[in-house]
Amino acid sequence: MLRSRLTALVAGSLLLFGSFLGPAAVSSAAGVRATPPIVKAQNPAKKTVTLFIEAQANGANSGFNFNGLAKGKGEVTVPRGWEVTVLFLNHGAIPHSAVVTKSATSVAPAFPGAGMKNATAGVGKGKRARFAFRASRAGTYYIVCAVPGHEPAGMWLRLIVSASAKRAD
Ligand SMILES: [Cu+2]
Repeated sequence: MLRSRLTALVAGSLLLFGSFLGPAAVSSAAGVRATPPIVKAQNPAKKTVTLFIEAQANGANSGFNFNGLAKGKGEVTVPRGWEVTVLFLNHGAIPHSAVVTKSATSVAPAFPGAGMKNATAGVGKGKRARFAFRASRAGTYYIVCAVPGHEPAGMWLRLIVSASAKRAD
């Protein structure tokens, strides 16, 4: 009993020590970083918004997340009629993608242009993508990863297109 406690203490100390060894040790030990905001920029006068979607931004939901959020826990609102530009970056070791859909069980774009090309295949680690669409109809939509299995694993957020909002949020 005492021996296992001592072992745990020693292991804990080694982990603490390990975290001071450098960036590589930190990222391999934790694999977690702060959730970045999704709304990157907006211009209400021009009715434009830029979203920054970061796939597998940290270890939340086993990495099946956008900006650290999954299973609809993240929500973005954009005013109806705005031009939405989505910048995408995959931090994960496996391919990911992003598509705006009408449901959390679909991978079909809800608006013309509302998804990455080859979204089912996704893009690999460190790869970026970009797409743009006009949020022409109000309603509840979903930002999903279209790589098979990822959406069922919870890799989706909500996108609200609002008839009353004056700003993206
Ligand atoms: Cu994915």
